[in-house]
Amino acid sequence: MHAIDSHVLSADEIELVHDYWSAANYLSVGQIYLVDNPLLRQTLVPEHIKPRLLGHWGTTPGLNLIYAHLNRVIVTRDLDMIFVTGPGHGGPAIVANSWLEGTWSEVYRNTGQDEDGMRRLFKQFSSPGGIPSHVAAEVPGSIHEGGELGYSLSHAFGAAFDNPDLTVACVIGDGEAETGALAASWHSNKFCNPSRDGAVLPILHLNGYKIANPAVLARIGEDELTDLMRGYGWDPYLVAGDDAASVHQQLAATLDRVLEEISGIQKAARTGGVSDRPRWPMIVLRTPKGWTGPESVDGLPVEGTWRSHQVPLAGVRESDDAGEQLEAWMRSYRPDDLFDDSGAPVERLRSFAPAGDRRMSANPQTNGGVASRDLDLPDVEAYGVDVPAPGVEMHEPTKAAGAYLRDVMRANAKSANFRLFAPDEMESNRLSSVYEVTDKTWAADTLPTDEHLALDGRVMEILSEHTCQGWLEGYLLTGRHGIFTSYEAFVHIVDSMFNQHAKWLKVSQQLEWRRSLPSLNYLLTSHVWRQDHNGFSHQDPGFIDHVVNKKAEVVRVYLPPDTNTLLWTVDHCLRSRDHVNVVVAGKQPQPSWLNVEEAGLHAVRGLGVWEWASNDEGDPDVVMACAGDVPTLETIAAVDLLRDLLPDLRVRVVNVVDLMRLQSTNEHPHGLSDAEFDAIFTTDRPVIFAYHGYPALIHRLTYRRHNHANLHVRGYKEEGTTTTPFDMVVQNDLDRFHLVIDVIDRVPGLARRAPVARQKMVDMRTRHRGYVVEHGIDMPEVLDWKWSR
Ligand SMILES: Cc1ncc(C[n+]2csc(CCOP(=O)(O)OP(=O)(O)O)c2C)c(N)n1
Ligand SMILES: [Mg+2]
Repeated sequence: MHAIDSHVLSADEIELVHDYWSAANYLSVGQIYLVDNPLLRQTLVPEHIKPRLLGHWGTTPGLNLIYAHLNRVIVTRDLDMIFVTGPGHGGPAIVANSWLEGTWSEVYRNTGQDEDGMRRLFKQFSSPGGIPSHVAAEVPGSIHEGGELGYSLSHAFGAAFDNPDLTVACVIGDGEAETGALAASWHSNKFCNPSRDGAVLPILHLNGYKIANPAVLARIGEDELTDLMRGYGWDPYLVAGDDAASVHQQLAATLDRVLEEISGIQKAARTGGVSDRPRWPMIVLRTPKGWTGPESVDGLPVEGTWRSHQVPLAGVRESDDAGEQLEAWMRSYRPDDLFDDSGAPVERLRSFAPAGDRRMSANPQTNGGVASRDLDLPDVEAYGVDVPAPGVEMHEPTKAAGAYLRDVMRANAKSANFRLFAPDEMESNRLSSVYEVTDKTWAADTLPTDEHLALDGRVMEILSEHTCQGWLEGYLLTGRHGIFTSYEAFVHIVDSMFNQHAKWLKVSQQLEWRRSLPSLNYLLTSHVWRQDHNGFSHQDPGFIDHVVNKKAEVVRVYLPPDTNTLLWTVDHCLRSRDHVNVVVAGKQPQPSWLNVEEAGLHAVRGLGVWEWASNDEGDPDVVMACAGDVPTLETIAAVDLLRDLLPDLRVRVVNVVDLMRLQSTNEHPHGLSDAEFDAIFTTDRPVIFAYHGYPALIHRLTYRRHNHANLHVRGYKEEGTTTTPFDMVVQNDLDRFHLVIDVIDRVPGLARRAPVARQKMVDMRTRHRGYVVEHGIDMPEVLDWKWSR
């Protein structure tokens, strides 16, 4: 590992950066401990101390140290830089820096840069009615809360893509670096284009410990760590020590060097064109956890150990000794030299910080991006497939969506604000038309046999769902647009990342100063019902269940039944802001029910009666509802059977695209009013609902509806294997024959009148089983069935 020991700072400069660091440390400790007496102008007494001591000290001095040194280089080099805090539990550090820079007081006007403001700043931290302990959405300059560890580096790269002038400093905790998500994201350097993208500077913070354990990377020896980082393609620089003056000198010199390296890589790429993949620099910062805090407490070492992780001194209100130790600790930063009479940072500290938009806490990239623009979207109608009559023509929905996305890509190429993200599945999800206009980003080696790989591609494929999601989130949080396409079953890998992003959106919607963000869009295809090559492991529609746990203001779930409806749905999602949109759609050839105009109306309605399939004349005996492409096919085929077998039965067909329409208006902004719901689903007729996913969700969404007792849902019930498409629905009782049986069993009096029809359906299911086992394909009457009314 390189170690730079040149002396770039004068003694005065060391003192200045040290004082800035001390001021941030002082403000951090104050947030953890104090409700009053913020400048220690009186002797500390128990009433000045918080009744509950909450927060994380251990990581904080390291974050403050890095932040102070970055401020220096931002000013000397006029850098456009943002800060991503991997150990986001170090909230006090970033809040302190935002206050020092004046941004906090600009955003929260009652918290000025004065003594009273400082008191408020301290009191609100980790307190009811105040702010959270982490670098949450409330913190200006943050795009990364860092509550759930592992996503800092992928977020940092997402922010840097298509931002050629931006440098993202990304602090990675040595504990965080043990997570799978973070481990995969080191590879982001194989997807970064030095001409077109900004730079990411990873700073691995080797403070040695997590909450209660040593960190692996701090205990493998420098050689092994160097090999690891070089193996990931990085060029590591070491800054290490516990002597402040020496660390300041090393860190300053190292930052100067790595930023020189970065601008050298970029200049070379931007003038001469890129040749070899660059080895980007990174920093390994080895300093004590809880540095400058209490060395020991009650005879046990604290500074430089895991014991400094949270609140190193407990019982400060109760014990005089602890109270004195806290006061001595805080006074060790010399607050009287750092803050003036009014309580503001002294002039030399204020002028040390960057100004205006250059402040990392005020960089517009971190608040919806610089002039985030809407996408230029082509006219959906031009991509619609021809549907002369319902159910006659077959189309591949995602293929049509691919053509549309190709032209979205083309139309926005100049603004460079749209990318597609996938874990190696663009091709298999039939979205490959986009390769007519762009390639897959790839900075690693290529072979003549490769296809569509290029350094300037706009499709991001890496087999790490975590990295795809993290990149996309970083891209969205800085105001750009994208879609993540994944197999339905495996998108569960990012359940937790989705959680965190949805929480972020919920909070940022409530902060009037946070700008809106383009939505996070999932296109889930290769879904549960059509895993022809695969099997049980690939069959899981539960992501939807997971998503609807989140705030109604944030989540949307769409199940377009056919190709034209999918096109409108994708168009809608790309226009939307501040949401998470989940779209589930098939890629296999399947019947198209609606022409492009009808599909547009259906998509806007989100749910509707399909008159062409119904014969209820306003008074149904049964409502056949469906959501999802395969359930829609089975429902329409069941209706066809019913109309042959029981011509007097009045059937109403309802198709649901927007699942949230099922909820009440007071639970979801898309919810149908009770009056509308009753009009469509009736208050007293059986509703047979064929649903794409786990049936319980439909009950959950409708349990307050008047007709809920009559609602009977079929869906996926964890039956499946590698088998035919129709066998999948039979195994889960979602097939047309079973739906007919359900109708006969549920419509009052019908069972008695229709025993022969019911028996026929049972026999068809028996025949089906024998047939698929013998022939390996579905029966001709299923395969060749078409709606022909
Ligand atoms: C994914 C995840 N698992 C567990 C935790 C609980 N947790 C919070 S902090 C922490 C230790 C982090 O250690 P490190 O990344 O080294 O940070 P630092 O030492 O700088 O505090 C853990 C395990 C978490 N926040 N996220
Ligand atoms: Mg650590």
